[in-house]
Formats: sequence, C-alpha cells, structure tokens
Amino acid sequence: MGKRITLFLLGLILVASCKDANPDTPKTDDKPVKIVRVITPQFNQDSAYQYIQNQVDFGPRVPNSKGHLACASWLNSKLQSFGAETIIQKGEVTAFNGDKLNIQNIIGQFSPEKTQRILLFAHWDTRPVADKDIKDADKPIDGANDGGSGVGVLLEIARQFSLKEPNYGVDIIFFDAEDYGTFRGRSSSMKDDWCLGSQYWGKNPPIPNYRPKYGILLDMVGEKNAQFPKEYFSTYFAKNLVDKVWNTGRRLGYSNYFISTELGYNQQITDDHRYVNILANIPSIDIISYDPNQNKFGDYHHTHADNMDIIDKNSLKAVGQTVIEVIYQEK
Ligand code: AHN
Ligand code: ZN
Repeated sequence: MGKRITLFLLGLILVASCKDANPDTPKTDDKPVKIVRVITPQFNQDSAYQYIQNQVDFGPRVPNSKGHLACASWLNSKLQSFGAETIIQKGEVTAFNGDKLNIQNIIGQFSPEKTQRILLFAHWDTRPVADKDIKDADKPIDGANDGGSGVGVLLEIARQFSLKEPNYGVDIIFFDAEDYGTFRGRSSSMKDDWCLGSQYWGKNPPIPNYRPKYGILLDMVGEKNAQFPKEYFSTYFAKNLVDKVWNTGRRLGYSNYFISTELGYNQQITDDHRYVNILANIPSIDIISYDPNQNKFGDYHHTHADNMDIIDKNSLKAVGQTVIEVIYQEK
C-alpha cells in the first residue's frame, strides 16, 4: 500500500474515532445521532395523592361492603381510561373466622400483545378492624397507606402509560382480601390467613402461561419518612431485582427511603409477593415501609391513624419515580 493511501486511511480512522469520542456534539451535516436512552416520564405525586383520596372517599374497602363494590368499579374504569384491557377475576374465599368473602382481583393489561412483560401489584382492600388501636378497634380503617397508597402510585404510573408507551408490556394487578388475616386477640387455626386474593389468583390463573420477567409489589409506600428495607422474601426470591430497584432509587436521590438494611429470616413479611413467588413462580419483590430498628410497622398500622393525614407526597414521589424509571429503562 502506498504511503499516501496509508496516511489517508489513518486520517479517516482518526476522524471516525473523533466522532465516536464526542457523540453529543450536534452535527448539522451528518445523519442524526440515534439516541438509545429512553426518557423516563415524570411521576406526578399530586395525581397519586388524589387517587388515594378518591379511594378513601369510598369509605373502607372491606370485602362484602358497599364501599368495596363501588371502589372496584372505579378502579376498573380508571385502568380502562388509561388504555388497559381489564380482567375482573371474581371469586369466593373463606376467611380465618369462616366469613365468605366475595373478592375481585382487578387486572389491567397494557399492550397485551407484547410478550416481554412486567407485573406491578398492590392490594386494594382495607382491614375490616383497627385491631392495633386502643379506640374503636372493631371498626374498619380508612387504609390510606395500607391499601390506598400502593394503588394510588400504580394508578399514576398507569396514567403515564397512557401518555407514553414503555418498551415492555405491563400488567397491573390490584389484589383483594390481603388484609383479612386473624384479628388480634382472636385465635384461629388457619394458616395462610393473609393475602387471600393473591392466593386465589395463584391457584386459579386467569391468564394461561403467564410469565412476566418479574413482579414488584407496593404496600404501605405513602407515609411521611417511609423506610423500605430489603425485605427477606424479596431478597430470597429475586435478589438481582431488589438490587436493581434499590440502586435505581438511590441513584435518583432517594437513599433515605431505599435504605440498605436487609431484613433477616426472622423478619419475614408475609405479603402478596410471597404467593406470587411461590404459586406463580414469578420472581417478585415487596417495597414496604417497615422500621428495621424497632422491628415493626409504623404506629399508624392497623389503627385509625392510617388516614390521609399520614400520607406524604415526597414518599409517593420517591417510590413512583423509582418504579417508573425501572420500567422505562427496560429494553
Ligand atoms: C402481616 O402483618 C402478617 N403481614 C403484613 C402484610 C400486610 C398487612 N400488609 C399490609 N397489611
Ligand atoms: Zn394491613
């Protein structure tokens, strides 16, 4: 090869590599640079807050009650208004005390034709009693945080899907009858007395061969200064996903919420994700507010203090923006 040609080729390589080294420089005379990164939408915490208020306005969402029925049809129509195809899985389950509960698992499928899918879920029912309260312990609670918050955040994420479609198909499931476990001071021999809706779903799959990549449960994500330790079953079944979500939250500046504490074997939290893991074999995690130092849920938990007063938009934003980032960055 002649010297001139070699030099010319070297020059070409140099020019090409310079371009690569500086991809952000606009080039008017060049083909547009293909930007691969997807821009994640901004999660709106005011909107999520309003969706929690809407649920609380129905009154307690206790199975077999009027508020429960009214809220179910509202949830269905909200999901449809955001472009989801919905499936209402109706069933009857028996609670620890023999009560027959008419339950509804509410499923919203976004881009149902896509084979690559993610599952997001929360429970939408509320506890029939305030059995950790000193007053009116036999009366049902508002469940603004326990029930309302996870659903509120997921409805806002669903609204974002209607504005910009993510690469993955997403299914949102609002499970019923999570919170009908044995009341304090009562005895029962029933095992698996919590999460009756997700257990019903796991044993009666409404979608055949349903295999999303993973599942994320939101439970009690709205209280002020919420802390989300890495919950035991989540790490046990889906360690990589826990790390991905927690790293994402911390990268976005929410390290006060997504704390690095790992809950141990004797701090297991039985929640809907346990049954989604065990019965449906979908690797799933729980983002749940829990005080790892005092080893308990917040003082509001299963009391009448679980009302709108404890909901903080900053917590909703931290969780909502983190989950929406994880979804939109899936390719
Ligand atoms: C128990 O308290 C057994 N499990 C926590 C799951 C839960 C209750 N989430 C909300 N309420
Ligand atoms: Zn509860």
